[in-house]
Amino acid sequence: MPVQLAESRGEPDLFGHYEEQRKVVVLGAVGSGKTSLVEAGLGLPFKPGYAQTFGADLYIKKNADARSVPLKIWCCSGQERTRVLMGQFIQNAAAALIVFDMLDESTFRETRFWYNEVRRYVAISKIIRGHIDGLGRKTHVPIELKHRISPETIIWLVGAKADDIANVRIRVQDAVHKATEWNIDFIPTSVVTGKGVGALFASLQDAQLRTKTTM
Ligand SMILES: Nc1nc2c(ncn2[C@@H]2O[C@H](COP(=O)(O)OP(=O)(O)OP(=O)(O)O)[C@@H](O)[C@H]2O)c(=O)[nH]1
Ligand SMILES: [Mg+2]
Repeated sequence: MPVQLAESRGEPDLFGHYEEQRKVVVLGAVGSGKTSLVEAGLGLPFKPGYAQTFGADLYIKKNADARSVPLKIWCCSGQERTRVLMGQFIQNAAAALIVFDMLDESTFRETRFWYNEVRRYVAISKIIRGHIDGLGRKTHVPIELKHRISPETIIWLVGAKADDIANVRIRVQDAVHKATEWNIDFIPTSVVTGKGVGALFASLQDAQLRTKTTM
C-alpha cells in the first residue's frame, strides 16, 4: 500500500505558496459532537449544552514543540441544506475527521455520505494537481510537487460520546468493521472523560502524519 507524507501540505495562497498550518476538516451529522471534540482538542473545558454550528467555524491549534505542526481546523455544520458548501473546507485538507454520535445510529449511517464526499474531493484534487488525468490514469508529477503537496487526505472515523455507556448504540466492533472496510482508523472519544481526545489530536499534529488511504 503506497504511503505518502502529508507533512508540509496546507492551502495555497494567491501566490501558490503553502501555509505551515495543516488543514483539518471535521465533518459529520448535526449534533454528533464535532464542536465539542474540537474544543476539547484545544484544551477548552467541556460545557454541556448545545450551540449549533452554522456554516463552519475556524479554530487554530498551535504546535507544542518542534515535532508537532500547528493545525487550522474547520469544524463544519452537519446541516443537510449546507452540506454542498462543505467541499471548500474538504479540499486540500491534510486530515478529515468523520464524527458520529455513538448513541445515535442515524449519525453512524451518515458517515458513509461524508466519507464519499472526502474521497470525491481527494479525486478532484488529484485531477487538478495532475496526479491522475480525467480517466483515472496516473500522470507524471514533478518530484518537487509530489513531496510538497500530497493529494491524499488522511481520514479518521471518530465515535463521540463514548462516556454514556448505558446509551451507546453503535458497538465498537461495528465501527471498526466500517473503518476497516474503508481502510481508515476508528477512534472512540469522549469530551467528558477525555478518552481518545489527546491521542487523536497528537496524531493530527504529528509531523510524520502519513496517509493510510489510497485511491
Ligand atoms: N455525554 C457527552 N455529550 C457530548 C459529547 N460530545 C458532545 N456532547 C453533547 O452533544 C451535543 C452536541 O454537541 P456539538 O459538539 O455541539 O455537536 P456538533 O456536531 O458540533 O453539532 P452541529 O454543529 O449542529 O453539527 C451537545 O449537547 C454536547 O454537550 C461527549 O463526548 N459526551
Ligand atoms: Mg458544531
